[in-house]
Parts: sequence; structure tokens; C-alpha cells
Amino acid sequence: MKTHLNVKAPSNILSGLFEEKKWISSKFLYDEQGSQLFEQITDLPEYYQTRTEARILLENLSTWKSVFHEPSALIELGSGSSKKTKILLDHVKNIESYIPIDISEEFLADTVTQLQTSYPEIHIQGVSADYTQPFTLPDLKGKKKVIFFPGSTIGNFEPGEAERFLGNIRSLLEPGDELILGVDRKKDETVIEAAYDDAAGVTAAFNKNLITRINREHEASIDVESFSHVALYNSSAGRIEMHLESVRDQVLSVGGHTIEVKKQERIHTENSYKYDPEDIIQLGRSSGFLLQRVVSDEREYFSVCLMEV
Ligand code: AVJ
Repeated sequence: MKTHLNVKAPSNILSGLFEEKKWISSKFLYDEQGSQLFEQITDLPEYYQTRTEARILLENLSTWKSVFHEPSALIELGSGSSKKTKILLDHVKNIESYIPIDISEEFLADTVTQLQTSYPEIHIQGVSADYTQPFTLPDLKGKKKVIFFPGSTIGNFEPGEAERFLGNIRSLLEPGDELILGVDRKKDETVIEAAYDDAAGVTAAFNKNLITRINREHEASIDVESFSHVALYNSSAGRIEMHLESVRDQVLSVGGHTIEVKKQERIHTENSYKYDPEDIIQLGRSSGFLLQRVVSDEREYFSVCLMEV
């Protein structure tokens, strides 16, 4: 079984810098340093998402128990350290196989080794793949398949991409299988903007790390401090945007090219879309899923959605 998705993702970190409206794909945020910074972001007081989702998972155990009421395989997209997954593995029976899928092979190997020690009775089979590209699942005959896509990672897809992506995920599943999807909700923009512009400056460092990465990978020497971090909620599009804003007129010299950047000109570096339940119903409809259940925190900042084929 294969999934396929063409995302608006240039092969090169520089290519969007030659366009009229400069941009860098958010996938380039996650080099080693960037992945570490993102881990730090998840602990920030302003970044409510990770904590809230973990709490929702813990406070709705009966929901997950009924999802896994028969022998099942849990397939996680972008598993990372599998922190949230442990909540499911610790409290739910019938998870016979766990298939973490992650792009970072080393990270995945470590996670699998550690988890296998903690959960000797679960068959753990890591798949090292970019899950936005075609990938193959191991044979899971006779088991209910439950796809777990937490963290509001879906928010980084453009709406049309999210639809196509979930449509492809849908094609891996059969009637009776399910999808557990974590989404960050639309809310007061000051709350969202603070989560992407924290007081300690970790998100700013995460964004500016793109400049550091360009310097390292393309033998450039752009002044990291010549850009400032900008995070703004675009309410009509329902997304938070990150940009790098030039503090002065400058000419970047990278990869044998020169790029003119005006003072206050912005390089768009990330979109993170927010989804309310009605948006999820819509997304489900257009990708072949039926929204079955939405569980949220009391502030309705975040939702975990249960979708069936
Ligand atoms: C990993 C895409 C879920 O959008 O909240 C965090 C990335 N960017 N702070 C998010 C991110 C800035 C994060 N996701």
C-alpha cells in the first residue's frame, strides 16, 4: 500500500528566495538544531498545544479504549520521541503492533529500541520514511488499523494539500479502521500569537535558525540579526504565519547568486492552520472520512478528532 502527496515543497532551501514574494518551506526548520529548538518550544509556557493535547489524551481514556476494542495496529505519522503515544500504550489494551513512521532514521531507531524495552509484549516496527511521500506499511493482517497523527502537524499543510494527504491516508485503510487527528483550534489571536512569539525568544531562534542553516549549507555569511522574527495570525485564512523581516536593505550573497532584500521586506517561513470542528467535518468529507467524535480541553484550545472510514 502506498500513499503519495505532492506538497508545495521546493527541493532547495534557497529556491523560494528568488520568487517575487520570498518564502522558505517550513520543512527546512527541522535540522538538528531546529528539532532541538522545537522540543524546547513544546515546554514553553505560551505554547499550550503539546500540554493541552497530552491532557486531552489522558482525560479521555474511555474513548481510546473503545477505539482499540479489538486487536489493533497503531500507526503514528511523524512519531518523534513518541511521548504522546505512551499515553495510549500505557492505558489501552489490544495494541498488538506499533508502527512509528519518522523521517529521522537515527531518532527512530533509538525510539524503537527504548520503547521495545518498556513494552516487550508489543510488536514495534519502525518505518523510516517521509510520510508525505509514498511509503509502504508492513503487513498488518487481521488487525484493526488506527492511524495516529497528533501535534497539529496537519496545520503545516495548505488546505488543499491536507485534503489530498488525508485522502491518501484514507486509501491505506479499510472499513472499521480509524484516524486519530490532533488539531489546534481557532481562538483569540493574542493567545495564538504569544504561542509563536514567546517571551524567552525560543521561537524567534527557531525561525532565525533558517538563516544559520543557509549560512552553513551554502557557505553564506548572512547576519542572523539582520532579520527579526514576526508571527502574526491571519484570521481570514485561519492560520498563524511566521516571517523573517529584514531590519535593513541588504544584498544576500548565497550559492553564487545575489538576492536583494529591502528593509522591512519579509521572508514567509511557515503557515500553521487552525481547525475548528466544522473545518474538520469539511476536511473529512472531502477526503473520505466521517468525523465521529471530537474531544477538547475546557478552553477549547485544542481538539483530538476521531474519524472513521
Ligand atoms: C510542528 C507544525 C505543529 O505549527 O505549532 C511551533 C511548528 N512553529 N512554533 C506548530 C511550530 C512555531 C508546530 N507544528
